[in-house]
Amino acid sequence: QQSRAQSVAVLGAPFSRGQKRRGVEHGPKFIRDAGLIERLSGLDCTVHDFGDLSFHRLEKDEPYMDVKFPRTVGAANKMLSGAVSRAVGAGHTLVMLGGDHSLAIGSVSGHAEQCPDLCLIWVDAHADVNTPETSPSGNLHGQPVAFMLKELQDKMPDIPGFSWTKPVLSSRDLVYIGLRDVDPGEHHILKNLGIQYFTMRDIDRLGIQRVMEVTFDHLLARKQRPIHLSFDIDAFDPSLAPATGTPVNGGLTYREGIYITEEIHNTGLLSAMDLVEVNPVLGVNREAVEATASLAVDVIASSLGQTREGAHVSIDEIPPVK
Ligand code: 6HN
Ligand code: MN
Ligand code: MN
Ligand code: MN
Repeated sequence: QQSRAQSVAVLGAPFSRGQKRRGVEHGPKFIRDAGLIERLSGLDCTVHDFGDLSFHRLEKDEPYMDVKFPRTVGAANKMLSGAVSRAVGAGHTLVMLGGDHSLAIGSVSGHAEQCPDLCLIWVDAHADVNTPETSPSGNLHGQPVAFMLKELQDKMPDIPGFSWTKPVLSSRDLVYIGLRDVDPGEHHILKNLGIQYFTMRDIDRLGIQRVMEVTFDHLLARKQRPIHLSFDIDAFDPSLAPATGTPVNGGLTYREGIYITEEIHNTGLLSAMDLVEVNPVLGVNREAVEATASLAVDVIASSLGQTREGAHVSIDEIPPVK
């Protein structure tokens, strides 16, 4: 076997307590069943499937303020953070399969333990930067970025289950792509902290190519550093990704989504990624579920080097006529 360019670790996180709708914990199984491991094995990388984490159920987990299941979400993310840190420390490019988006707390934190200078690209219809005070729902999948940002720490209460977290990012280390459903408190935070973000309207105006150029200028111009990609499948238009908990009309086209991940691969700096919020229970039929899971596989494969142009690694010359 030829030597592969990179080593990829796949880690499932079947977890759903960061939001209300059951089913998103089956995301890892459906993404695997859509052929993830086979697809990645065909790329220029070795694949290690680390299986799924098993999270513990907590008997008593009363809300704190409005925050739902704080101890359960905190403990799951602590476990995930350790697993991600070990995988990245062992030299793998980490792929975390969610599960809901609260899991980014653990994934980014574990990644940052190994790569303190990482930057974050958040592809999502939502900004997920509510604090417990601004959250309209109390769901932690709408709040993960607030745990990460240094500038927000004086706005974060001591939530039970989260004493282990520490903020690992500054507002200039983060770019959002695909936003179209931002809560008032979140909008204030984006503006107030001067966070770089591209709404769907910005993509309409600038085109996705320019959006990616400005994204990399913003994050990488001063120095090259590891990238964490957190990809919420609801960034796509619901016609492409119907099986998800908080769909919003007017999302990314297939080509925009894949262009984003191709460009991230081309930087050579992708170090870890999340693919979250695939909820197989919410598809209206089997086709809807399979389309969403298969889209997730396309996003991951193209982040790791699958190209629309095709690959030339396995063929040395045009076969001569026999
Ligand atoms: N997600 N902004 C809403 C909330 O409840 O805070 C929706 C969050 C959605 C979170 O899609 O990962
Ligand atoms: Mn999200
Ligand atoms: Mn979302
Ligand atoms: Mn490559």
